[in-house]
Amino acid sequence: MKHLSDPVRATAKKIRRLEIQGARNVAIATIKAIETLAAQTEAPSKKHFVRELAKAKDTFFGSRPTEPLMRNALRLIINRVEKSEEKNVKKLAEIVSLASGQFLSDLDDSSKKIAEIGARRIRHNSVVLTHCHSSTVTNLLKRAKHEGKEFEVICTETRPVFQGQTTAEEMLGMGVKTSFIVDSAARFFMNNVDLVLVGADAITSEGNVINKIGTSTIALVAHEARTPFYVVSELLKFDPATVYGDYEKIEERSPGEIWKNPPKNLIVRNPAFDVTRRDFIHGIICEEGIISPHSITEVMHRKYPWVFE
Ligand code: RUB
Repeated sequence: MKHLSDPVRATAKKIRRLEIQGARNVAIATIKAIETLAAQTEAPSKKHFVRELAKAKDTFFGSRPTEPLMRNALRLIINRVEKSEEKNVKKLAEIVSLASGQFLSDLDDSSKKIAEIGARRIRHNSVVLTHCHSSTVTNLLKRAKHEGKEFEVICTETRPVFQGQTTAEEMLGMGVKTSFIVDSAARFFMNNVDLVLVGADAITSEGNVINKIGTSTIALVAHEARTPFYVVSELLKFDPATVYGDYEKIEERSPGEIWKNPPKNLIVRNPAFDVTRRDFIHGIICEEGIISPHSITEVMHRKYPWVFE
């Protein structure tokens, strides 16, 4: 039995250590791990199988608490099993595989649509600033580059774990002129920036966006400089629990990421994300187009009613 949970434990460990990072990559990795778990299951009955899936779900939810895309995906897949009339575990595992495949393919379609729509906002010879590493943002920029647009990207280093390095390497690999700055230099360069593009980990019912720590400062700076600030995100990063009054939990990570051996009695705080208020967001570039953050709940009801179930 021990080996059965290995894909789950191994994936959760990589997520906790940020070896797998970014909301989309985290969701994809957990879906694949659940699929492997289902394919390898030796559960003797539906009841045991559902319990196994629930345990895996809890492990993943605990691995990064601020990831509604992962939560929405796993809930959908596991619900399909729970609601099924099927009792045969092998057949139930096939349901997991089918639901996972469908979710991953829909996610891929969304990403392509977002890139297509967002690339139109990249003007020839423009300067784009981005923060952290968002695969949704880099896909959009890749698309713009493939369309033959020339532009420059400024990447913030993104303390404390430097995900900006991943973005910078990707941009250079695409042949894009790339600059790398410390997070606190955002204001220094903002007057030369045409467009800020950031990803999202979570979107609340009020249209506020949770993304890598420092995002809200960049939004304030962009606002002050009158530079358009866009969030590039799949709609399924919406957290339905926020409709019913819950706050999105902000993960606080180990102080060691900031200062390995700090002086005794020093309090080192390390929140992974912050909240950018909708008032500072020009639009959310999503699979439904460029929408106002104010309309998020209505758009979700229309496009993904199942998240509210
Ligand atoms: C990553 C981050 C990304 C979002 C969106 O933080 O804040 O902007 O997750 O990424 P971390 P994507 O490195 O702590 O995971 O667009 O790839 O879903």
